[in-house]
Amino acid sequence: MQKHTGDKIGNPNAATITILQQMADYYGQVGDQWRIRAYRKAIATLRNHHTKVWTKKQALALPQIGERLAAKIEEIAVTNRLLRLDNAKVEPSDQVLQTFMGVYGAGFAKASEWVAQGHRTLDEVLASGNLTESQRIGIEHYEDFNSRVPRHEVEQHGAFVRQALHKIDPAFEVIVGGSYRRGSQTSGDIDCILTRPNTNASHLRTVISGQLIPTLQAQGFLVASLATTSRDDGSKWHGASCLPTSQNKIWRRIDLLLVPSDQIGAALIYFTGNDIFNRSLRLLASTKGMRLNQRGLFRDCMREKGREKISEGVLVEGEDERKIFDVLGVPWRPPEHRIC
Ligand code: DCP
Ligand code: MG
Ligand code: MN
Repeated sequence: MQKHTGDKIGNPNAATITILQQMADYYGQVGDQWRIRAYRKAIATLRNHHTKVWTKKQALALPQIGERLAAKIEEIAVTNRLLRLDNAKVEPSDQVLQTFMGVYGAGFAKASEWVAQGHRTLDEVLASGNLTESQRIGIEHYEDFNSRVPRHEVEQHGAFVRQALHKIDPAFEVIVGGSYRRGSQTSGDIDCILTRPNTNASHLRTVISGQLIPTLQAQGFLVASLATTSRDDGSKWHGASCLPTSQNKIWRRIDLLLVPSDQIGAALIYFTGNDIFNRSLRLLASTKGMRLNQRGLFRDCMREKGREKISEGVLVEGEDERKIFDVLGVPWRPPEHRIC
């Protein structure tokens, strides 16, 4: 019997797991969430299994492993490699797909559509005209939007927004959230949380869209508007910003997140992330019969049978970030430690 190099003592399926993990990483790059989950489940099963799995039949007998993955496990066990992975590494259409998925506003579905239409370069996609205005800006500023923002530059963008907003109303607060608040040295974008004591969503919206955004546009700081969502309980403005005094004129992705003061604790948790940490907190809340979202922590949520509608329930806490941790029974975690 062939001895697999790289087998860890005690785990007879280590070589199989390594290759399945590479495949999962590959699906991660192309954004195929469904397959990533399937691979992760299979990997978890194999980690807990104490004998080597050689055949499709053996694999199928285990929990969380379906037909196709079982066949792949047999292929890996027998040949010590996976043909699909070898192909994935060289297949040019996959590289094109990855490039297309880097376009702001284009997900897996849109990128696949462009590939299916025969496009091989971003210029071809631009010329085809089959794209939204946001996606067009995403292509024209592809390099900028796909480069990381150094921490000091995130601070400069945050300070620019803060200064303009304080001129309009000094009672406003600007908190930079996202990966910056978690202490990252570089960020993918700039997440600005805008709030003001004793202020509801409608007043926030009036000030931000009526005064702040036009001011920042006139100053040459906000250079593109990409998406807006407007709700009674808060709104988001997604766009691009550029420091007017900078030499390089790099466009950065910026999000302005409007948060009423009575929701600021829950919003801080949500917009600080990371996304996995958020998911685990929400899950924890639900195991305690509560519901956590970016507006607050709620109890007695009603779930109507057979219907989607869930009533929000009774607000337990929305304003105080620490109190939400307390009620959930989670020891306080500073933002830098909210990485899962
Ligand atoms: N968020 C979430 N679930 C998502 C997307 C976002 O919980 N699917 C929350 C957690 C994120 C925050 O919103 O930390 C900001 O989203 P970003 O996409 O800006 O992510 P980060 O700021 O964490 O990382 P990056 O440096 O890539 O911007
Ligand atoms: Mg961010
Ligand atoms: Mn963001």
